[in-house]
Amino acid sequence: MSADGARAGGTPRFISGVVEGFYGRPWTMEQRTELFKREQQWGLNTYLYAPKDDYKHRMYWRELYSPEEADQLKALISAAKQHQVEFIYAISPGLDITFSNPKEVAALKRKLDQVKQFGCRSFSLLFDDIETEMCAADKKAFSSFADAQVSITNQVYEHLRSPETFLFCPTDYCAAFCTPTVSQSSYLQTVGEKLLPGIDILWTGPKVVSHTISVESIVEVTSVLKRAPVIWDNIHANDYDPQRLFLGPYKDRPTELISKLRGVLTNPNCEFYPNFVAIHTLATWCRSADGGASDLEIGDEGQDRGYNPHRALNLALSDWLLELMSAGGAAGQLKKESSKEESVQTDSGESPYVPGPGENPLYTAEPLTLDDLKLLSDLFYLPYEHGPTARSMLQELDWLKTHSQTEQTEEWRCRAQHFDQMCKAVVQMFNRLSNAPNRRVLYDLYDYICDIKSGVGLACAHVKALGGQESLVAQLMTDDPEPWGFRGGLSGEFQRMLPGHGNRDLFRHPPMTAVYTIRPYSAEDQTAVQRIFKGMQKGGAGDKAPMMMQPPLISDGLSSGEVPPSPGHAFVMEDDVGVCGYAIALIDAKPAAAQCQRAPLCEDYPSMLGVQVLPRVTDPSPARRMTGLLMSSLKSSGSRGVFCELRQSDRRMIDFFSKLGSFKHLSGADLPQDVLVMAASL
Ligand code: GDL
Repeated sequence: MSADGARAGGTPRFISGVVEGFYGRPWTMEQRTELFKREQQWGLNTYLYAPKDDYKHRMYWRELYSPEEADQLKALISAAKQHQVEFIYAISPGLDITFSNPKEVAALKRKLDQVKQFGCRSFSLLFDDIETEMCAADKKAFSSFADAQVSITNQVYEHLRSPETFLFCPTDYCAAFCTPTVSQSSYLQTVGEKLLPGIDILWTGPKVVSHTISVESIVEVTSVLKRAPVIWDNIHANDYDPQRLFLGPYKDRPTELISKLRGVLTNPNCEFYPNFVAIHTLATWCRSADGGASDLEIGDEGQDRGYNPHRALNLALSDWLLELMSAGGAAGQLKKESSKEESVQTDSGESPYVPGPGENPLYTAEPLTLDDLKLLSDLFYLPYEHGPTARSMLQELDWLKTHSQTEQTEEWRCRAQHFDQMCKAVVQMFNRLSNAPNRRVLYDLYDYICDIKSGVGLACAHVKALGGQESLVAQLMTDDPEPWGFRGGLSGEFQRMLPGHGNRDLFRHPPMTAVYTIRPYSAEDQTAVQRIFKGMQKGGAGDKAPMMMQPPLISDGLSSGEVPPSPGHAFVMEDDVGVCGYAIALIDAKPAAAQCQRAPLCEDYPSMLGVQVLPRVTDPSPARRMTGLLMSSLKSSGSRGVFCELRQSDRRMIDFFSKLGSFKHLSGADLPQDVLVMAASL
């Protein structure tokens, strides 16, 4: 495979590798070169240069590189070639570019021409994370933001004269950003129709950090984009939370995707060295096309041969252990220096220190084990999931807290002891890791392992306190604690002041693995909507008493199918069983209100909506998204506000609307008893 062989033999090869696309300190040239070596070794073929906080990539995108910078980039591009990795240079001009100004287009071309002179043959224009409002000059020149981006991208692409690869990152780069839906997004439609066919498009999946990426979701976006996307995968990205690091396997992306995608690039942790697992497991995944045998799994007789994240993780960790136990790179340099000192010492004739009888023995580090690394990975697993050991530690702590009484049972003492052992294992892992010869890797991990060691230490002390061994905790719970008693700083304090500690924890609120599709309502959905409505009337919300049809609501006619929803203002939600929820609206609720002999609400809320979701959908986020879509469709049709009526007995939906944040209670003398009205401005 050649580095220039992006389209070898006419069939485009599957783009696979790494995008350095995170916020924060960019990797060093040495680390990038190391990355190319690994990519080649593991069979990955691409590196996308896109460090958000590199001055000349984004903020000062117009500035040309200085001779010193040029030398560095040239060396990097040639190192990539040497390791048969395709180097793609990305630029992010979206912070301040005026699309309609020819001087701006010229500046962009000049910058990319310079990089082309360094030997780079593949390029990328990124428009992620930017303001979507165009300036006055651009509004005059282009009919939409998508048109502006497509115009400049096509010009640059043609100017570069058939670059080997050219990637475009849209501003709406995931389903969650599309309005109203992926297939109905006019932004994506324009991009799909007008972007030249040689240009590939980056996509992060359903969300910025996608929990899962389904084949169906890719089929949907492919049909709008008119080409298979390249996934920019943020599964291992940690630039949004300084306390998190991701050492779990590449996961929840079926390998059936491989034949449906143009490629996958992972945008991993900011810290270079801990990305061993992220990149190694992605490489294993890439080799396991469509459930077939992966190179690494040959010889795994008796096991299923497709990609298995658990197995992929073990393979990665076994290789990582070798790296951690080797004193290569920076650690090697340190060794050289110390060996110089040693030789000076040897010259001075001193022999190495040997402790005498009764003296302290020399410190010898216990070697790091594969189990230590498995534990480490479990503690820093994936964005939506803790690893099995971390989960069981949380479960045990939860049980010990709920079952602690003044008199401890035998079971409690036994489980407390087991919890203590698990905590000790974390401390031992910390000790062995901090003695590992490869200091470069250790230093990247250090803050995280210190943090988890203290966190686990506090939990362990708390269990001891519950068990009556208070003396041990006294030092931790004093009135005048050391600064580490105020863990998390100001940000931690803000979080703790918000309801439910401000954030959902993964232990009590694991995200749903179910995939929901939200799509526009069609006439054929009427029966399903009716069924959900009737089911909920019968007490399907899980309430003990069936919900009464009284008092009648204006939206009853809408949900029961007697009044059709306003065209374009109705959505349904499906899971793998079928339609499981709906959000439907009337843009003008007056006639329906009149039919129910109800006085119209105040002028500020002309529209009305009805939302219902089956109880099997325990995750509130898809219903929130569906309601959001409905509200934005009403807004784009010119409505100023929307209301909904709820029966006092419908606790579930009252709770749902209250938590949306945008709806407030309205009071009105004309309302029948037991009806609650909530309304939102649009
Ligand atoms: C993003 C940014 C990316 C960042 C990531 C995780 C894309 C296309 N852009 O939205 O630079 O690292 O989130 O925080 O993903």
